[in-house]
Amino acid sequence: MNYGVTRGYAPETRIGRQLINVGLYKRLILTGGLTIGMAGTGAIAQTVGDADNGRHLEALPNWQFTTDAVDPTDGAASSSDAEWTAVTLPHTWNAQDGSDGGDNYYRGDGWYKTTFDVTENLGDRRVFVQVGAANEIAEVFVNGTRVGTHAGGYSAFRFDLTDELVEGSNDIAIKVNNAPHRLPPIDADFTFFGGLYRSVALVEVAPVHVDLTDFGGPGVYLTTESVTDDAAEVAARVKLANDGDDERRVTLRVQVFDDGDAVVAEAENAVTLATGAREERTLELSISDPRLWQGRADPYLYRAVTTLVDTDGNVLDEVTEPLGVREIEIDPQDGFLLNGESMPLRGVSYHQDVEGAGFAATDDQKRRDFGIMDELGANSVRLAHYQHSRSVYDLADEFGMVAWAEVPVISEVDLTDAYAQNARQQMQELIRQNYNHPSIAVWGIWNEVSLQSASDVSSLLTDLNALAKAEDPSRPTTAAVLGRLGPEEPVMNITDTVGQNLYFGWYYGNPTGDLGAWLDELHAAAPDLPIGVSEYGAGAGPSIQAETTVQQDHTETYQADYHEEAYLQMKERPWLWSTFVWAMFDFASDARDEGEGPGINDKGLVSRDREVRKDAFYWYQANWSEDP
Ligand code: GCB
Repeated sequence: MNYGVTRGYAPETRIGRQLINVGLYKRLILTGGLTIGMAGTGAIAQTVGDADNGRHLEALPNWQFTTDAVDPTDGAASSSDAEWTAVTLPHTWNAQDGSDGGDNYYRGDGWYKTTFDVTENLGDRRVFVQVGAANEIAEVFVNGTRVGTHAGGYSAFRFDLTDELVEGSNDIAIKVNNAPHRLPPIDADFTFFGGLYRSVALVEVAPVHVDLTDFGGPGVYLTTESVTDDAAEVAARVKLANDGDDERRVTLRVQVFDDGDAVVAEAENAVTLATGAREERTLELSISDPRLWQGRADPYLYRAVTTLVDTDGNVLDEVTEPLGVREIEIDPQDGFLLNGESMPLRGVSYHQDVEGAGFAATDDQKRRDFGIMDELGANSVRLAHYQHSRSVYDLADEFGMVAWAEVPVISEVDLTDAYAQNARQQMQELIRQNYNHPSIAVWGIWNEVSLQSASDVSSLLTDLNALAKAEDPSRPTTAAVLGRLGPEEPVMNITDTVGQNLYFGWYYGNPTGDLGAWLDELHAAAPDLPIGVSEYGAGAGPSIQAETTVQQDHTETYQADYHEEAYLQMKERPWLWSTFVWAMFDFASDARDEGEGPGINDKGLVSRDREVRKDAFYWYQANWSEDP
């Protein structure tokens, strides 16, 4: 294809057929309507939050949305009869109708469309669309042609659009459907907000680049192999792609920067890539006198910058990833250890839901939420029940919160090949997209999978666990197992560690004593199994205050008493590798109708609008925070 160059780059800056400027590795040549300024080099400064890998991305603006029927082959459906409304991303179509209770919110198709211009000859560069998340099934069309389908409402994905692009205006249309409920199933206890609820961006790369097709991952995977006081040895595995039509020779370089921008380690390698090549190279780096990532005490981050440089010294691609040097151990007797020191995990669980926006929470709102967890004194977060945005794992790194990251394999799994295949894909997306976050301590394989057809379920979960171990041998796996299952159950013996969701004093049992007694029984029967509490909690309407000891009354008083009782029992058992309050914030669960109103799970320590810190919040703050 030979597009006219419509923007004036000085000819002397061209390198062969590539229009990449010296000292400027990547020119954005795409504009999204009129709102993105493209003057000079400033235009490339814009980055977007979700899975941006440090690359310069152009967020696509000017979206329109409809739930009407649309013919996707009709360009971006611009001439169809559908009624379109202007929307901004992140967006969900049921933030408003999603919390009126009764499980009745809209589940079906939603269409998004926008246009962008190709203003310059692409040469042999590639252009990808990167979608932060689309719940749950997405089909992407460019100029009326389908370029890809993605199943999985919580992970990021990319499609290569290059072959469909034309000079001038291009249409992109994305159909999103939140009806199927494969992963997670419909009985999961939260509202499935449909839509493009994270960012959508274009990313353009030179023909030789760090691979963008690796399950949405950054293509650079950093593993700390050993740590002593003197040095940390880090392996950087880099996936390379050559989509050019001839062999290319490049220098692959990885540099580690400290927080003062000094280079503290670097390594490089000359690589020759045949046309069409997909190759992996590993560089070894050594950081002297490493400063460790120490959780809340000192969440110190290096950053690893991977560059590909051509024989003339031009940077062709650059990927920046966080690097935290730390060692994690989980022991059945000593619990959780960070860098060799015992660190009992005081955890909370986080859904990506906010009032008024559902899943379409902004990065600022997520930062505010981490600020509230910090204020509470939590040192750990279970990122339930699915893949969160990159910005959330970045916040966990930055705030020093040890994280449990998981996939939406929940309750009733369906024992079809399609389910198993999608569960595997989602596991690979979770791990590759988030491999480099030092905060992530464990990969969660499932939550409360019920024991229907027990042996088939076990073989599915065993397979997923093996996949996670193969993807990342450096981290232990875990699972949130249904509460009160004995150690003889097969599902208690699949992952490296387990947690149980235990609701003594809420759904069953007694708030005093039962929890500790159960934990002791489990520990005595399985002394070699690291056991944690993946959930415990009680509901409370944010303004229901009454002296009561009655379970399920949804008073703040009962909730605070429950937490005091439960937490003190767990605290006396330091062999527990984790404890996670369910949940940090009230969240939308449309099928519920209890406590203060319909559509809300009110087990949060803070109300859904973040306005009310409940009594239990203050109890934890007094017990957890360094500055109560
Ligand atoms: C659980 C589930 C979680 C629910 C919670 C509850 O065990 O894992 O998704 O929201 O219980 O509130 O019942």
